[in-house]
Amino acid sequence: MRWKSLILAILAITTLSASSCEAKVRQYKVKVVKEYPHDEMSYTQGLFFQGDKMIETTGQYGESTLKVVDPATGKAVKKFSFARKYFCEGSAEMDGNIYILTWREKVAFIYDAKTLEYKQTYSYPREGWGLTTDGKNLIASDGSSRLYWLDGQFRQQKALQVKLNGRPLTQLNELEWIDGKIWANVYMTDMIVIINPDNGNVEATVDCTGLLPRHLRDEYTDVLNGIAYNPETKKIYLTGKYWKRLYEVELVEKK
Ligand SMILES: [Ca+2]
Repeated sequence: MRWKSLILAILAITTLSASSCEAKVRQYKVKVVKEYPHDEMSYTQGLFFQGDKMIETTGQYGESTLKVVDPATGKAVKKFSFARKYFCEGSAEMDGNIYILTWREKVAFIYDAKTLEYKQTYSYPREGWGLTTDGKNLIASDGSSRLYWLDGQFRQQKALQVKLNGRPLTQLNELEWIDGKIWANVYMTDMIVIINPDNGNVEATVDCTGLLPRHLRDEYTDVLNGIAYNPETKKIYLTGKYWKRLYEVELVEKK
């Protein structure tokens, strides 16, 4: 009987330590590897790589654009402006298409990824915030704690609630699929979270405080928003809304 109690106690301790290990969220900060110019007129909403160029979508009524950007210069090689009634949001490329969300217009657009020609408009049931892809589906945020997996016609395949230390984490914004995880900007903060796409748990936080130094900020400078990963070089780039710089960064464990 005593042995049974002892075994049960050992099992309980083992289970407890295993679950506390799972709950441990790693904490990183960023180290700037290189900096590049970024168009300070860009209210960045979507950012991802297409070969050696970046695709950027920008928001605001009257300022919404789809751009092909040379990351070395920050200049647009191609640029399309949207009608004043559209506030563009996140964007992602999948199956030869570029998908673009709008904030509150309840529509989403599809453009040809090669020619950048307009293809189609779909109705969209919720606010559009961030967008990325795992290669099979689009993954969208809407400012809540939820992420939505959508097929190429915006039909919902799956939804997950994102949790940090067991609590729902809202204001998820720009997204990027990096090595099997979802990176998300948390709106109005300097924090990026790294999310497990299978269970929605935040596995790591990335503190980007001070990334854009004070001398590069002015009255128009807005929040951190924009994560792009180049799968060929395995480099990660960050920027923000109306930021004058784009940064190539590396993660450093916080002490
Ligand atoms: Ca992105």
